Amino acid sequence: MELTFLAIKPDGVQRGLVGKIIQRFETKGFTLVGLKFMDVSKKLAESHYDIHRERPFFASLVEFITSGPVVAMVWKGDGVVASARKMIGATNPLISEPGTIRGDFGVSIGRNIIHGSDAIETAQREISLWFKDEELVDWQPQISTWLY
Ligand code: FUP
Repeated sequence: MELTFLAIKPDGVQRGLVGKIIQRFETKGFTLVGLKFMDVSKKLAESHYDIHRERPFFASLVEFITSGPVVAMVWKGDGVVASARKMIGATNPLISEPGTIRGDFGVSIGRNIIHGSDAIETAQREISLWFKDEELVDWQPQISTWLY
């Protein structure tokens, strides 16, 4: 089944939004298969944001994501990559729809609370960057038969 990588950024952690955010994905019906609370090294931050290396905001992006602990997660489910992106909302929280995580909890593009992989291939790259294979749990909650 499809997997995606999500990370609650330092602002989401500092503002005490971890539980609320995880709850949204749980109640939607997605399955948590990887979870760690961690500090992000500069090396990991630069690899994660490699695609933005030439952008003017790259340095501040790396500085921000390394500024405090983050919650790194892998979630599983049919269509989870696109659905999680919808649940997260547009990059700029002032434009994100109400009902999305960024639309409900944020106001600043530089403090937009959560990251979510933008495509299946990106998810595969990000999962292998942030997690070792043995850190992912291969399980299916019993409730699945009522979801699918
Ligand atoms: P998203 O996929 O919505 O997380 O956004 P992007 O991958 O386009 O951007 C990654 C991060 O760069 C965003 F979370 C916030 C930051 N960013 C800026 O600070 N300024 C910009 O103009 C665009 C992105």
